[in-house]
Amino acid sequence: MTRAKTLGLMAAAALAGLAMTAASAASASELLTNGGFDNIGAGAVPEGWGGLTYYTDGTHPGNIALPGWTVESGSVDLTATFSDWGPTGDGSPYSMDINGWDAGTIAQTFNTVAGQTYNVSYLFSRNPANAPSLATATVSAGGFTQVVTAINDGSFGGNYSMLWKTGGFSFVGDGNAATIRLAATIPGNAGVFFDHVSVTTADRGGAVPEPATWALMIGGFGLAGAALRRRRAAVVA
Ligand SMILES: [Ca+2]
Ligand SMILES: [Ca+2]
Repeated sequence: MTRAKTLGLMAAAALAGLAMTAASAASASELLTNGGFDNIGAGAVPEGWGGLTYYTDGTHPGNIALPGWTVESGSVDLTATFSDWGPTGDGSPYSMDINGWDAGTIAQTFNTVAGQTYNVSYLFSRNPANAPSLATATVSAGGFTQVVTAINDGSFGGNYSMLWKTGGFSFVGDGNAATIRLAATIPGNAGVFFDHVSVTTADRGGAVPEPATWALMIGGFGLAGAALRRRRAAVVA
């Protein structure tokens, strides 16, 4: 495949992603709980460093779990706009570093209908404090795994000035419960940040991107330009 054709397909994928975002916003079919990580758990308060860490035993210090999600391995951090890590991806108070004190994995299960298409979308950024370049993680659901890559090339912001990109894919339900899983694939306490993680059902009357199209977005490079332009436009606005 030529580079020009690849870029063309990436642009198509970017447009599909933007259209899907608009459709999702108009839909009430969100299937995830706390996909924006803004529910930190009743009674939880940020720690001295400006965020909260959640562990595999289901606890934050103070025995408070991360609502909606199971921490399957390692630990994850939530950080807030009032901490050194910001802005968040969607303007909401909190976002999540999939590398807490170490590489973390979180998961959430939801029911599917056989033959129904499900759209997975999320915002991601590199932890601008001290994540390595490349910082990598995976998002998987419905038998599909997407590699998320955040490179330290300036497009993710400088120290404590995060820039966000959009990723996503779709899969077809089989009638059984499905699990969405976010996993760090680098060691250490700084990695890929996530926010606004969403699973919605597709509009059957509209065009649904094929998994092969979404695969072109692996790493988020396909949407990098569009997301950056939108972010800059939003800042200007
Ligand atoms: Ca959020
Ligand atoms: Ca961390």
